[in-house]
Amino acid sequence: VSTATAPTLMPEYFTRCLASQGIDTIFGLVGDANLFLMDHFARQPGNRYVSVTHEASAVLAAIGYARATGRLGVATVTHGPALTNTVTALVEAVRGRMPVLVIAGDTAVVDRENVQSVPQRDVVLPTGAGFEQVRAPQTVGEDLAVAVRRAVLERRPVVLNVPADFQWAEVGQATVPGVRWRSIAAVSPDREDLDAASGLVASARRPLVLAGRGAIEDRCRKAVLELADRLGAPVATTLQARELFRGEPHDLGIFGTLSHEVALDAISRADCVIAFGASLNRWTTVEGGLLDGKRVVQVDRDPECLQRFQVVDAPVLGDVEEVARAILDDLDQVEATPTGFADDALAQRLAQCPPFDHPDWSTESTIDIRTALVELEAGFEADRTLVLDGGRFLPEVWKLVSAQHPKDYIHTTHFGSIGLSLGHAIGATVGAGKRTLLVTGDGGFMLGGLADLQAAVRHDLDITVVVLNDSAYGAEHIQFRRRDMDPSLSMFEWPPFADLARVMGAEGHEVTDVQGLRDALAAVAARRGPALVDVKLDPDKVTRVDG
Ligand SMILES: Cc1ncc(C[n+]2csc(CCOP(=O)(O)OP(=O)(O)O)c2C)c(N)n1
Repeated sequence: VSTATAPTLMPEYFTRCLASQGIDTIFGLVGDANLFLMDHFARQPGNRYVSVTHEASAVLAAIGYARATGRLGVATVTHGPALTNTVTALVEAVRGRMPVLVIAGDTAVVDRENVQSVPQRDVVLPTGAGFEQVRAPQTVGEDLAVAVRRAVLERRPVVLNVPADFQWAEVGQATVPGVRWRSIAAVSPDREDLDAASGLVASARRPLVLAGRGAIEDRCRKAVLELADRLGAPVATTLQARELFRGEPHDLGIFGTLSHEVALDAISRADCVIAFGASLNRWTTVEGGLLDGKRVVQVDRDPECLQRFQVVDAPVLGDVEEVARAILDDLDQVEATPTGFADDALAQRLAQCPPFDHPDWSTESTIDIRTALVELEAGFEADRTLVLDGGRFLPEVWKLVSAQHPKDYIHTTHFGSIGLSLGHAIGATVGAGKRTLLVTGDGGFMLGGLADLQAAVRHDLDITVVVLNDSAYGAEHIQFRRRDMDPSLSMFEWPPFADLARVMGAEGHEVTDVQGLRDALAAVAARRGPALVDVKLDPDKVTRVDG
């Protein structure tokens, strides 16, 4: 009687290794180099394989998932052209510092003349992503654990390269390795650095507290607010931490190029900025100008971010909550009294801060962009994930359409690319499990959205795509106009997007006036699932030609 058990094949082993790393959701597109691994993965109860239409979307969805959940995002693609299709998305993940694992099949080494062969390592490394080669079928568990560790700790995408012919290999008694990383306990800040920071903070007469993406955890937010309160300092955020202090009486909103007038006035009067988890990039500081003449304390747990763009007076490497509490203790020791900079008058000015001024430039057949966005803000469910594409429309959307918490806002333009939003939205919707509002231009939607609207339909994802449709590459159109040139190269007659959406199985609305937009938003609110609202704009009325 034979007692031999069936040999373990690679797909089963790899699936077990993925499970041991906590991976249960993968976004992807299959081909001969990843097909059988993913087939086995997808069949296990509790696993979710989310197919997309373009490989870029697989990686972008992994980014969106990571943003929405705080977990590792995982994508899979096959070899050659499938991998080269991910290059822009990989750079986006690198620039956004997102922990993403990309499981890429590769051509078998013996398969010299394979038409899809390309040196995959050489494709990946210039993007800034990491690369880990699966060395043998038996080592895939170790190689996976190393790749996951790097993605999480280095906060960047890592491509795990798996030769296609490993898929049916027998792996015998290979063990399933454990997790190789743990979230690192906070590194305690250096006492001298803390003393320098506390000294500056205690001597400030008009301090201002600024929080970035590195301070959005609840415990950090709480400690930072306690410090601001203790100091009598107004609070502000970077764009990526927008809405962190929503509802606070001395919330200045976004600090930087997007600041409103009341905020700019307070910022100009401040003599000390205490920045937590903010890299102080050119948009936050307005090319450094907003920090001119002020003392700056910068606190971050990530040494990559400290003094990256600005030389500051007191850099502190450490956990945001721990440092904020240590400064609070120091203030108690010296019996510092609140400065009174965040006074009732400021709270009142902020409460009365007029919404951004927007004259209505609607025409017979188009809606003014700002009017449309005000309606969108009022008519769309507040508990949503907000995903924004790139284009000329973007500053208006940042000002007029909100998210409830930084975790609900997904930024897709770290690389300045248009067309990356729908992929992000797919991952964010799967990850967050709530409604997603995606705002895009017509050019960006055609470049990278249309094909994967089909994936949103296939998986019945609750994504509403609002296309701000000026029938133009508006960002280019305005440049022609400013030089009194013919803008025709930037203008397009797209097919009707609402019809396209309906043919693809989504709800579709085309709107040319406010009532139409209200009706469309009411229809969207009444049901779940993918929808598209095509909002007609006049390309000459989106931005002042002289502005
Ligand atoms: C991948 C990529 N291709 C081209 C560009 C150049 N570009 C920047 S904005 C823009 C136009 C975008 O048009 P649309 O999506 O309609 O938004 P709008 O500017 O009209 O608001 C283009 C082509 C880019 N940023 N990224």
